[in-house]
Amino acid sequence: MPRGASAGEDYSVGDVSVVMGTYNEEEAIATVLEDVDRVTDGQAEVVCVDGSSDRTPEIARDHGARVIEQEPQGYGVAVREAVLSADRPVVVTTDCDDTYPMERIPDFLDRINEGYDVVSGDRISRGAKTMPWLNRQGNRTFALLASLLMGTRVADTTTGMRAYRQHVIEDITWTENTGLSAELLIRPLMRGYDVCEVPIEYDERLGETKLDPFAGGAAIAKSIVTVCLEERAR
Ligand SMILES: Nc1nc2c(ncn2[C@@H]2O[C@H](COP(=O)(O)OP(=O)(O)OP(=O)(O)O)[C@@H](O)[C@H]2O)c(=O)[nH]1
Ligand SMILES: [Mg+2]
Repeated sequence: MPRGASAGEDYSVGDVSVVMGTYNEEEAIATVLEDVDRVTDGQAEVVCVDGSSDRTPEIARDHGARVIEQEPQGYGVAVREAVLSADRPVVVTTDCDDTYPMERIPDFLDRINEGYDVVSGDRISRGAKTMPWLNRQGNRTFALLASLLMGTRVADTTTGMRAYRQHVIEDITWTENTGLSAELLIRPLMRGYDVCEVPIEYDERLGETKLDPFAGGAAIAKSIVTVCLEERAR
């Protein structure tokens, strides 16, 4: 049981906002949004912060999502806007590439209802066999680096699928771009929020990646070091 667990909280799928950055994801977006709709009975709010030049935003609107247009400026700029735009008390993030298991949203919600502030989908513990080898090694290394700097072992710092209590998003100032996913885990953990990881499956991506593994990897490593040192100095 998490330390801060408050009795009587019972959020349902209608209390969830599912948010994502979308950048030329027309191959995947219909599948992702249909999965969200099916799993939440059409009751979740869906927010897409979109920088696409393809049909992604039209498809999103046709599926009932709220689309916020934004010039493409990178993953974290989009996802920060997305999490801050959510209107519901539980905020679930995902990528819009059909890699993350939307059918696990109810499990994430259960952990929030148990009292956790952040529930993080851990792709690594189940092997992430569909992840390209270089990405898998990189993600393992990022998790090890963050664990050493935080003094707490985490398995996956760079996952895109998490659930957050909305007040956690609002309590903290977010500064990172490519490294935002790591920041969204590290700052709450180091401030004593109740955080848990749940192992998830991870699928092959539909459509083209938006991440350059070398420049992106260097940016993530820099974010992890910066954020951990800032949190230690607080
Ligand atoms: N609006 C917006 N969305 C973005 C931008 N960059 C990435 N995204 C979205 O953010 C999510 C994560 O990007 P991905 O390309 O999946 O990055 P990744 O998961 O590290 O790489 P893969 O392993 O290839 O999936 C996707 O839904 C992208 O469409 C951007 O500059 N603007
Ligand atoms: Mg992805």
